[in-house]
Formats: sequence, C-alpha cells, structure tokens
Amino acid sequence: MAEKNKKSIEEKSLWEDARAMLRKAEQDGVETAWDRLEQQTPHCKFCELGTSCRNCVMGPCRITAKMPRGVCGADADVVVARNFGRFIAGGSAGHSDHGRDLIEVLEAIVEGETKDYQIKDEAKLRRIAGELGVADAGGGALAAVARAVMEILYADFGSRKKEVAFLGRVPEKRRAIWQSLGMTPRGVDREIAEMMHRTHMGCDNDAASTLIHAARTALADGWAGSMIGTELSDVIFGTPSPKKSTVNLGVINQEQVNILVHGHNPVVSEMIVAAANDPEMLARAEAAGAGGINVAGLCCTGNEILARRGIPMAGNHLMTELAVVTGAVEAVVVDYQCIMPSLLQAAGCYHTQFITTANKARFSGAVHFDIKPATALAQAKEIVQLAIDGFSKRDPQRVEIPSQPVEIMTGFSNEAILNALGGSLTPLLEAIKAGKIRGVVGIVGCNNPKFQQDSGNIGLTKALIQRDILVLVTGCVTTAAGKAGLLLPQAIDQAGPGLQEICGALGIPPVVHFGSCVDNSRIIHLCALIAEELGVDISDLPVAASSPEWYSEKAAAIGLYAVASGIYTHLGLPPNILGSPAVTDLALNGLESLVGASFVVEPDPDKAADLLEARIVSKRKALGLPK
Ligand code: SF4
Ligand code: MSK
Repeated sequence: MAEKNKKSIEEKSLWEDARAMLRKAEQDGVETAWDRLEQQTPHCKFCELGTSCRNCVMGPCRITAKMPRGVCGADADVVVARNFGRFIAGGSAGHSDHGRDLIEVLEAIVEGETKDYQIKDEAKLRRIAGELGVADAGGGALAAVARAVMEILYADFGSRKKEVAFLGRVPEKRRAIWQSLGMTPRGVDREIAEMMHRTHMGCDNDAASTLIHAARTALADGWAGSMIGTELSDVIFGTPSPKKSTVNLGVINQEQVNILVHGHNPVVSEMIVAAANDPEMLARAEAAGAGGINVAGLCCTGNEILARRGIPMAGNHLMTELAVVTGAVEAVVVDYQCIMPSLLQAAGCYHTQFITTANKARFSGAVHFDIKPATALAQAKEIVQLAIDGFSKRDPQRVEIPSQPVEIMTGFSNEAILNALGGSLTPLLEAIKAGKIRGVVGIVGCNNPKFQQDSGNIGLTKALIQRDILVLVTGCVTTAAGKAGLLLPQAIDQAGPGLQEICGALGIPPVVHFGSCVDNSRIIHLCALIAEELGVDISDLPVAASSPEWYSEKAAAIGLYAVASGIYTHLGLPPNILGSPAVTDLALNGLESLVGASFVVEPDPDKAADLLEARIVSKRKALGLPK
C-alpha cells in the first residue's frame, strides 16, 4: 500500500532546499514526515469523517448507515460535534497556556524573582493598563501597574468574570451578537473545561449547541489566551518594528556553532539568543574552533525572535527535520507545540543534541532543562555550552547546506503599521475606500505533507496580491512567503497596480509579516480597530482569512475564532467533520446567519483566491465602495 502512495521528491515540496535535504535524508537513512504519511495512507475513514468515538468504554463506537448510533445512542451529528469541540479545546488550550506562561514571567519580574527578564516596552504596558482600567496607568509606579495588569490577566483564566478583559477591544455590534448567542468568552480555562464537560457522555447532545460552545472556546483563545501571549511578549521583549533578516536553510552557517530554536514561546528562545551573544560564550566558541555562534529559528518561536530581533529563520513546520539533515546543527532547543517527536530520531542520526526546556513538553531520551525565570539566562548558557561542545563532533563529510539565504523584511505589529501610516489608520482606510487596496487577507498556519509543501501558501498569496489584495502572514506561512521573495518591498512587482502604488509609497512589501501563531490576535485587533473607525461590524469589512495547509488543533481554533469574530475563513482541507451533514452545513453555511461569516474549503489556491476575492467584492459593494 505504501508504494502506491509514494510521492516524488518534487511532489513533496516546492523548494530546492527541501528537495536537496529529502535526497540527503534518503542517503543518510533519516525518516521524514512524508515517509510516515505514505505508511499511514489511507487513513482511517471513520476518524477522517469524525464518526468514531472513544469518549467512554461502552465503546469505542463507529457510526455508519448500518450502525447509526453508538452504544449510548449518540448519532453522527453528536459524535462529530463532540470530536470537533474537543479538537478546538486542544488548540485553545495550547495558545492560552502559552499566554499564561507570559503572565508567570511578568509575575516573576514584579516579584523581583528574576533579573533575566525585564519590562522592555513600558509605554505599551501602561497603554494596556489604561485599556484594562488600571488606576493611574500612565503615572503610577511601574511595578504597581505591572502587578495590576498581571492580576487582571490571571483572572481571565478563571470562572469569576462575565467576559475576558480584552473584550473592550471588540466592536459593540460584535459583542451584542456574541451576547445573544451565548458565545461571549468568560474565562479561558472555564470555556475549555466546559467543553470537556459538555462532550462527556450524556451531556451536550445537540450538535449546534456544542458548536456554539466551540466558538466561545475559540474566542477565549483569540481575544484572551493568544492576545495575552502577544501583548505580554511585546511588553517583556519589545514590540516588533520593521527590520531586515534572512530565511531558508542557507541561514545555517558552516563555520559557526549552529543552534536552532523551535516551538512557540519566546521565553526560552530570547534567553538562548542572549546567551549566544554573551562575550564569554563567543570566546568559548572561538576556542572550540568555530567562527561564532549562530542562532536561527524554526516555526513560531522562530517568528517571535525574527520579528523582534531579526534572528534568521531556518524553516517552517516541514523543514524542521530537514534542517537537522544538513548535518551542521549542534543543538535543537525546543519549548512546545509543533515539535515532531521524530526530531529526536533525526538528531540521533547526526551529532545534534535535542534539548527540551518545558516540563509540559518532555521527549523521552532528550537532554532536559527545566527553565525557570529566576535562572533562565544561566541555564541558557549551559545549553549554549552543550552546543559549543558538540561543534568538534560534527562530521564535515556529512554536512550539506543546500541554499543561499533569501532576504526578507519583518517586524510588523499594529504599532509599526500605525507608525508607518503616520499615526492614524486614515491613509489605509482611504486606500481601501479608493480600491487601491481592495481588501486584506490574513494567510496563516502550517504545512501539511498531504500538500506539496508551501504550494498552497504561495499560490494563494501570489494570486491575491495580483488582485490588489494586501496579504498579512503569520506562523509557518511566513517562511514560505519569505523564501518566495514576497516579504521584500521589491515584491510589489508581482502585485496589482493599487498595491504597487500604496506599498511602494510606504516602502513595505505587499505581503506583511505579522508574527507568530498567537500574533493572529494582532490581526483580529487590527480588524476591530478598522471596524470601529468605520462605525461598522468586523463582518462588514472587505477582509478574510485563510489557512491553505493547516494541520493542527491550534489552527482550527484560530479559524473558528476568526469566523466567530466575523471573518470569512478559507481552509485548504476540511477538519474531520464531514461525517455529519448537519455539522458540515453549519460550518460552511449556517454560521453565516449566526455570526456573519463561515468557513469555505478549497484545496486549489487559484479557486480559493476567486472565492476570497468574490467575498471581498461583496463586502465592498455592501459598503458602497467600487469593486
Ligand atoms: Fe460509544 Fe457513546 Fe461511549 Fe462514544 S460516548 S464511545 S458513542 S457509547
Ligand atoms: S508553528 S501551528 S505548524 S503555523 Fe505556529 Fe507552524 Fe502551524 Fe505550528
């Protein structure tokens, strides 16, 4: 069966650096995600359709035409909705627990338990404090203001509030919709726990009701968990501002000690960057015969340090194993999420050390550091020392770095955009009204080996900018856009005349890097600011979202909070819900009448561009704007 599912190397990835490393992986005997996908194909049809249930031991049950109910009596609609609800809870938990970790670092700062982390953007902290109603936010002692913000945001995880703190950012019309549907997110942990409760046998047995709570859970992610992650990362590590960097496997440096940081949270990767720049560590690297210490990113923690520090990006999700295959990586240092367990085996084929740093993401056989705020920098130096020690173990015969790095522009935040626009959204709105920017689409998310790597991400991005639709990218789409040369101001050559004019005048690329997966909260915040400025709801705007190659629970949660926020959202492949016509119809159609937006599924990037453009045209028309 596996032979039948075999793809050629060209079919696996769009990129030459990936293809070269896929050839080398074959030679070196390293198994990759594509190999395992062949083994796993065809997938279990019940799981694919969402019609298998393991929620109790009267089962497991599979729902078919001949067996339309599980032992308890649950039908396909109930089983599919419950599975999808738990899927969303998993994704929301990931982003939100990440956000909570940032509150804990802020707490360590406030309590004087760490000198390794500081408040880098005091102005932003005070601005947020003002929004959250902290007394004397502008003039009070910094520690007191920080403590008050910390308490308010910790409370967002509990059960005592009627709504999470950043809902003040949501336009009134949208909040009224949520209120009427019972979709207002009250507390992050509360919504996630309630989803687990509702989906226990014998609770929520109405698919629509379960899905509404799934949306509420996702909204707690977008407008609380993820937003807290973004905002506090800016406060602690600085708010991104435009800068240049580089991307692809060519950022791995043959002469230097190479450390790849992978995962999501900047709490560890920022310390690794600091430790690698320490003069003593640099001297030690030199003494070991290396020309320096090179830190490069993978996935979203890579996006965090790329946007804030311009640290180069080695690759996105499907490049993580291939980066190790270069044979030139001394250490892969991970925090959590999207880290393939197989990386440990790939690292074992070379001299690469695989180092974990979070007690909630342990990998059997890895070198583990339980990184704590009080000792983070010292621990990071120990990690960098391990990498330096590994440099002499590198086998030069097995090193192949397959490409030259591509330049990119990064570091866009809402603050940076406002700055570039001269302090107000008016120039952006004028460009939208005039049809020079016809709309804005956030293209976000992952790679999935079911697609040729990045063909959907790049195909859609190119098709949209040609149609004068501005594209914002986050997560793993960033690396794709960067490798294609689309994150440079000169990429306006590939855009329509309107984008050429506007982006050309501002000196920005037509594809704008907005950060990591949690930073999708920047995009919904920007939508809210634009809606407020125009006096309309988010669902009235000529905006949309897309995740062409998504794979994770987190990506589904992002998609659902986008839809529930009023943003039409394209997915390159469906979630595992097709076994229930009722749930599928709700996702693709029914949500439109409830929240003013829905999902659309389309694997072909050109057809997806047509759908997104048609949506934008309809929204422009309703606002009385030219096509
Ligand atoms: Fe089967 Fe119902 Fe138990 Fe699910 S909850 S495994 S459908 S008996
Ligand atoms: S890392 S969730 S593969 S974007 Fe955020 Fe990339 Fe998707 Fe993970």
